[in-house]
Amino acid sequence: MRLSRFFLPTLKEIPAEAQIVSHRLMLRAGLVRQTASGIYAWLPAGLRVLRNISEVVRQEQDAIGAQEVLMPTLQPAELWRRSGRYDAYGPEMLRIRDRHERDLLYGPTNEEMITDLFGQSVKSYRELPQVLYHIQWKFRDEVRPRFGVMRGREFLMKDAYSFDIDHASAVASYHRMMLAYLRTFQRLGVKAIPMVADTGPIGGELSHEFIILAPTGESGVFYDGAFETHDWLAEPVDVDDPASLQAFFARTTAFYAATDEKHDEAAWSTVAPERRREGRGIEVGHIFHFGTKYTGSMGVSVSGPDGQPVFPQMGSYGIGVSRLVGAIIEASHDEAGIIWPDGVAPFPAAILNLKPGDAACDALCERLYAAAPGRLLLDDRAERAGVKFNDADLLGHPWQFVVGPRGAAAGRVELKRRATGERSEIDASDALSKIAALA
Ligand code: 5CA
Repeated sequence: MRLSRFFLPTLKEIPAEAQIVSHRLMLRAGLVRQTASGIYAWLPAGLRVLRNISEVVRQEQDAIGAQEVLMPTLQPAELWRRSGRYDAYGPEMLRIRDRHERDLLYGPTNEEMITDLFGQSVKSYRELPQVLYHIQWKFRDEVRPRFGVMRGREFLMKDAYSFDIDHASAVASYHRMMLAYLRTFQRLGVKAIPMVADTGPIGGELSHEFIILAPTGESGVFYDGAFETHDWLAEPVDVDDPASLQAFFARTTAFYAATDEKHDEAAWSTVAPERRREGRGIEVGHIFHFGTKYTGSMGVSVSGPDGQPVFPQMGSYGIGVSRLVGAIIEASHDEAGIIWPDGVAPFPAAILNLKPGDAACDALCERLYAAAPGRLLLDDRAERAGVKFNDADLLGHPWQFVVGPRGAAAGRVELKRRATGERSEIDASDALSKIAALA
């Protein structure tokens, strides 16, 4: 993408309504714009980030055998009357009436709809387990939407739902999902820690929140430093073996981790002092096992091995995909702007042409750009070098290829790593191989 043609409305002024750094940076870097309280339009650079995050989430869901569907945003009230949640959900639910006076709602979550879809088609225990998920917009009429996309009214969620024939199998589904979550967050370049949680309006007996560490987070957290270095991608877990999953879950939950609401001083005091960490965090995921709460209340059963009807055991598993964009920025920025983890950034790298119109600069930039057409951002604007440096740092591209007239004449490029500020001068041919490896 050529920056001269890219719809990237950056702001110089810091918007007054934005109280936290991620909200300020998302507005300044032209990622989103608010269209109504707690409702945002995603502009091209922001949408690229949202898509990159969704793709990692999708790959890790698929890797544990979850299957993607797409349920609508609008749901008939009737489904929620069957579970008893239509009245219980309260004013957070946006209720809508169509021209035929039928009650609809904009889904805040999808337990009822997926249970109904499941019940229409699955009749036998032989078809279990099933795990279905979608990535879809939700609406919750929060009293006080704030912090930009972090607590919006309309937000993008990945929500998955598992159906199992018995408790043991449902617990294995829960463990599998916990592994998928830890892998997902690690691939997104953030440290997320699972913490025992309350189940709230979703209900259930077993629940964990996943908290990203960020100094500006809403909750206080206490955790074992072992989480900071653990490599979840290297966990030796056989996801088809419940015993292996159980062992992974036991290892993971053996480390102390709690939000301030659940903090237990006695248990905390058993953590080695040099490993005790206190910080702040943001909830980016939440998983629940709630047994037969919805299958039971909605009368959805399958025939069991002995021919008798059985209410399948369920769990639901959410990731705040749009919240993650803000949370990643909270966890990864400096005074100059965003520092995107690799794989999340709108572009893996930017090429900065410091002197458009200079024949050597233009020729070298075009060569680099053509090595990964459309994948990198080429700053070809007729702007001063300082403006380009500032915008590249604000946008947070993991790598910057800086092409100035003197270097270009000698076939040299300066390569900057955004996260460390490290710079090195490399040959154009090395820049080309680096771009090939990135794109
Ligand atoms: N049905 C369950 C799991 S599928 C559920 O709805 N869980 S939840 O309420 O915890 O939401 C899942 C995730 O959505 C949260 O962990 C959070 O990351 C995100 N989320 C919840 N409310 C908002 C909001 N108002 N704005 C942005 N993200 C939100």
